[in-house]
Amino acid sequence: MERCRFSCSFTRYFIVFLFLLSVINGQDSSQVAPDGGFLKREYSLTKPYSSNGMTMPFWDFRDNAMLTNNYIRLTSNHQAKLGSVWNKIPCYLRDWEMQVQFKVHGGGRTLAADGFAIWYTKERMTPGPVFGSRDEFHGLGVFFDTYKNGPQAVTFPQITAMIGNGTTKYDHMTDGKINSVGSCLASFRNKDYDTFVTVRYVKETLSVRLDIDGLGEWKECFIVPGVKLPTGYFIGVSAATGDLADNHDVTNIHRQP
Ligand SMILES: [Ca+2]
Repeated sequence: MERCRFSCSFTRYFIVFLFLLSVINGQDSSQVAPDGGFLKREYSLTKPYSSNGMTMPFWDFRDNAMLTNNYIRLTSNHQAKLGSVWNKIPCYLRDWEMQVQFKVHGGGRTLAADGFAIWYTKERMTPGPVFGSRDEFHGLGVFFDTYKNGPQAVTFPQITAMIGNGTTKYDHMTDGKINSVGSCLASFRNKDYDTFVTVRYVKETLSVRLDIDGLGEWKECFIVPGVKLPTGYFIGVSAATGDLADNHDVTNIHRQP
């Protein structure tokens, strides 16, 4: 009798265990982190973006951003728009590389605005004045600036990176020059093909490389050592237009250790 009570209750617990296991397995498996680490795809944004046109497993989007079958349009070619797409999962990898495929295009041959930004920040999903996202951020912003606000004698677009400490402001009047840790000029607007940029952070060295000629050849924008970035931040891409405008489209984001 004693033995039966034990075996019966054991059987009951085992059945409950199996039931709970089936409930866990019944969840959307794409949202469950694998044993032993993260999948690269959790940080990647690839087609098809969404099964229902409204939500994505690992990404959120907001404001004027919209999903299409072939790209995510952060802003359309209209005045005073902003939009962003943000990964949902904080990244605890110490070294990483992020490749973003994008297209910036519009009716203005040389006049357009404002540009877009690639983020690795503590904050996410907060709209604001820095290429559609908040100012005074913690972390990294890489800005693809299509409108020259400052007086420098160069031809835009310009790419600039900044490390924010939560209080430093992005300075639009100098196009981010005051707090820039690296920059280059890159003519990425109105190309017939998509453009690629790689943001790499390995052993505290930040580098940005571009393939804007569609030849599969990477050209260095800048490389800067001694950059301190914590783990546990989020990746995102945001864009904004002002009095002038552009379509800011993101096609793919690949991220890997
Ligand atoms: Ca600017």
